[in-house]
Amino acid sequence: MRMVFRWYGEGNDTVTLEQIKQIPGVEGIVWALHDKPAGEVWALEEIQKVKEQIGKHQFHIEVVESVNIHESIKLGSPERDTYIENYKKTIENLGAVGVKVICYNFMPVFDWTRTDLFKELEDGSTALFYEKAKVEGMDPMELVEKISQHSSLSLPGWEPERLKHLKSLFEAYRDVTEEQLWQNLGYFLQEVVPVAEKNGIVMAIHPDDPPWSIFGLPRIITNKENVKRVLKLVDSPSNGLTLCSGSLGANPANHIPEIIREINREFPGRIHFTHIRNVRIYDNGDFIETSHRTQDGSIDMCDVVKALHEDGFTGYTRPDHGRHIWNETCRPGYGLYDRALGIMYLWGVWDSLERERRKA
Ligand code: DNO
Ligand code: MN
Repeated sequence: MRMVFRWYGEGNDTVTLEQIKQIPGVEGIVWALHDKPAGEVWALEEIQKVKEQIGKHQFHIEVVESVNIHESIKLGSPERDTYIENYKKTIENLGAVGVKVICYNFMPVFDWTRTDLFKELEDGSTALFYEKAKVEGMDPMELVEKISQHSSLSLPGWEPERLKHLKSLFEAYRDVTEEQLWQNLGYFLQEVVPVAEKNGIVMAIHPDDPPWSIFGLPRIITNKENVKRVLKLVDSPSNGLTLCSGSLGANPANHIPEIIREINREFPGRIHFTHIRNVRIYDNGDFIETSHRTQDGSIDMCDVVKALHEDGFTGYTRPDHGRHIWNETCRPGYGLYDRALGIMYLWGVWDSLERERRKA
């Protein structure tokens, strides 16, 4: 397991590389050109600049999250070929500086969606919260307004440019069924996976968050069967998975350790990257992000790590969202303290499993 940490870039993150350096066992930074609108080519010079910045702190830049997919690719509209060509160019440029994994998602319009970014937990900390009934009864425009009031920082997948076009986007998706979305994903992967292979890169799709349809938009990366279906679309190690325990795990029907074991059995070597975090699920379908500890949420985090360890997981791992603790002011879900605590929990479980393995 190779530990990495997501960082939003100089001037765009409250956390510094110096701070990340002091978290035990972190070897690389998960990065992106966050200002780039989806669909534009990431120029080599821009990429190199980030590499230099990060390299000064002896971190690698092998994992990128995310190179966002232009909506035309998800919609299957005629302009998609232009944007797929741009994507290929970006893959080549990333390969040229030593990037190994591209994490991406295939959710129409929105990336992760929550109703409250700072919901208070019993201990006074705050965390990202999803109230199911509220989303079901909410006009998407209302949600957009809420998000922009709450956060002065931009959220991934919520670039102001795209938000402006929200209405027409919704209209465009009206006729896109889940099956069509599958076809469009297949079309995209058939085009980009060979280019990734040639450039020493693996694509790692991130599950939908939450893993069900919202606002009537189709969502397909939602459960074990569908994850397997993605891996079958193109049979190549470069068509792989980001296993995010918290995203898939928001649906109690998704048993994360079982999913890991089954994927490893049926599709060995296809989990390239893991996001490990815990969520507490309520009976009414609401969920809140908790500390990483097994006892604090609904996911058996020890067994998640064990399932990875059993298979000798050598891919990349990062803690995903954390709570906001000790009065930290930060990007929602992406503070320093709770993610660092999460890392120490993951190492604790991993190291003790390692010790047992060596004894055996
Ligand atoms: C939530 C986060 C996501 C992720 C993107 C990847 O679990 O990890 O926002 O970064 O969906 O494209
Ligand atoms: Mn995730």
